[in-house]
Amino acid sequence: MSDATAIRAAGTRAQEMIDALAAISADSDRLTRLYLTPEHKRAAELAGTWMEQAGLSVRMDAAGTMRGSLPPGRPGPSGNKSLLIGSHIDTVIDGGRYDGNLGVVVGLLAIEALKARGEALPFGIELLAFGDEEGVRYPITLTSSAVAAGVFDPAALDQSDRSGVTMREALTAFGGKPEALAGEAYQADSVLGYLEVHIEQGPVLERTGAPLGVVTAIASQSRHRIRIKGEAGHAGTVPMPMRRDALVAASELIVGIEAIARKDRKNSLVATVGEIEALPGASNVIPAEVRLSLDVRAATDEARRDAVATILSFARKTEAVRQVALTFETVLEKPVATCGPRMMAAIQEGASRVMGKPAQQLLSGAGHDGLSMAHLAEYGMMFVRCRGGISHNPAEFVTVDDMGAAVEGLVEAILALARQEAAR
Ligand code: HGY
Ligand code: MN
Ligand code: MN
Repeated sequence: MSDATAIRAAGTRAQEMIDALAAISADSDRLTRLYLTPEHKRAAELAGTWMEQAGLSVRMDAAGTMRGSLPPGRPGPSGNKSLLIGSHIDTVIDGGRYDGNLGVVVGLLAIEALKARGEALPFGIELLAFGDEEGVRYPITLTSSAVAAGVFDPAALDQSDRSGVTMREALTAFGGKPEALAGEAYQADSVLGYLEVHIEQGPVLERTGAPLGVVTAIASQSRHRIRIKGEAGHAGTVPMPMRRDALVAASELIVGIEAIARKDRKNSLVATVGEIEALPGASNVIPAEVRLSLDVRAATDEARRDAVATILSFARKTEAVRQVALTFETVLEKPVATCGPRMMAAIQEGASRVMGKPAQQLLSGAGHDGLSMAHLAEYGMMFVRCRGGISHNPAEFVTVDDMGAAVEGLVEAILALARQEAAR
């Protein structure tokens, strides 16, 4: 079991950094920090300052990711490969302060702790503060890690946000370089692997009394856009049987989607309609059009695809009964991303050493930058217990000691990798 004093000290420092980042928001009364906004830049620059103070050489890449580099402390069998450590500093709207940000803070404090202990690692470390994991401003998600992993689709640059600003325009105004994104990808043969520390955003660790856990895989996920067209009409004059009310059709569909997901017993299937817009949006006009988002996740790609197919056939029935016109567009699909054995073993060893008991393994229902980084190299994730499993909510909370345990757990995971390297 690790030294409680060191854990408390690391956790206290982490809390200060988390709070400093949380003060950087688009809104005065809640935490909202979207990709390529002035808040993103200020938070990235703060992270960059901390990285410099920790002795890393720092630069912002063309996608707005702040990168801190630590060279190897001694030669190693893997030549001069680097271990990538990171997470995201963007948030959802009215989000929690630990989602993403904790992974950057813990990564930084682990590097500081290793340096303070005089550990000379046989590989370099790259600390990455990604600017767009949530995909709240633009339809696609994981933009900045996709650039780092070399899997970014430049067509995304032409996507517009709600105010009609394209990603290309926003990136240029931010100081990024749309034309230089392809050159920002790491080369697979220069990367040892990717590690991320992240809050669990679920109730399992709290229920089992464990501060840390080991991720096995990230669930399969897809995002869809649904449009339902009915017919506008006077709210006071059109008899009920003659209406083609798009919002009533959408409501029936939403309840049906929930019922389909609730039927699942073994695939961790979840389906969420998080966004809805009714047009023209006047109280005395029968809604002519409704636009919905749909987010579907499951433990396997097959279960998710089956669920989407079931939802779509239900949507077609609703379309016919309600005499509306429905379009169903798939915006993104991310297959299950399984954690790599070497990275998992290192996380397993690190977390178990700190807790003094074997760390449990669990699936991540939430998406993470590991979905991108898995295309580049093995990835591993360490989960940190969060109160009630609450996330994407200002009530998100992690204790100081659990944050300190995460720092120690990452330190031990990195040392486990160094031992693995020495044994090769
Ligand atoms: O949506 C997700 O799973 C992640 O929080 N972006
Ligand atoms: Mn996250
Ligand atoms: Mn999130």
